[in-house]
Amino acid sequence: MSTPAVVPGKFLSLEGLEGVGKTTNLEFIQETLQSAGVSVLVTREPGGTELGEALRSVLLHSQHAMQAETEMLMMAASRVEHVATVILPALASGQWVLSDRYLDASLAYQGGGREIGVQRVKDIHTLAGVTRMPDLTLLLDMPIALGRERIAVRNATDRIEAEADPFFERCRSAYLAVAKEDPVRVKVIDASKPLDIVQTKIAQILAPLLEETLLANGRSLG
Ligand code: Z5A
Repeated sequence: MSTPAVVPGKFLSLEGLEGVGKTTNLEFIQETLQSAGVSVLVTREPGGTELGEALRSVLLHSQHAMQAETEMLMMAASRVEHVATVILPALASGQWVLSDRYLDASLAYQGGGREIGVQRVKDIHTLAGVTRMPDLTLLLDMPIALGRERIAVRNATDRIEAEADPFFERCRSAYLAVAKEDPVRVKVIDASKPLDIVQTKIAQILAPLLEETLLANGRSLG
């Protein structure tokens, strides 16, 4: 008797500026998937591997000055490791992958915020062999001032969080431009709304993808 073919998992990413609710909603998505019987690997960028976490600590907490291109290449280096050793193997084994940020973050922060240019950042990733894009990206979007308000209680500020508003305005514009260019993959969610409304929207967006996978595995959402 032949063993049934493994249905590859889906790759989801969560994006947005600081304080939009990525961490909060990551937990909600993980619970939604798990209660539907989907095995999900939750990960993050920069990071997700031992080397990636070491790069994260330099990227976010180093006291050394850094060229914009150095920052971009280190983000990409972390991603190369993450894709090759964590994301692709998990997807191939049938697991879903839920990543707190991915390549779109480099397009927004380094391409837009640091003004390297979105196309140059894409080109570097192509050169490095990072071609797998998420099946679905949820972009939590809201005005920068509201994000700052929501995280005002925290006192630690990392190297990138310490940037001024015009930097984050450029990041936000680049995120929205990416979403406009790829509306099938990138769904923009108004993150300024109360959490229950945000999560109802997320659940609606996830439902067809979940149904598709469960059907492929001979099950249904019920
Ligand atoms: N970066 C980059 O430059 N290039 C890259 O390629 C990558 C990353 C991959 C990583 O930070 C930094 O690296 C980031 C981009 C850069 N720098 N910045 N800025 P991170 O992703 O680890 O952390 P962050 O973006 O700064 O996330 P955060 O500040 O932790 O925010 P969050 O996770 O989106 O928010 P939260 O903690 O879920 O929510 C914040 C608060 O709001 C919390 O109290 C919640 O209870 C509350 N909340 C959440 N949703 C709601 C709603 N709907 N209503 C009311 N209150 C809410």
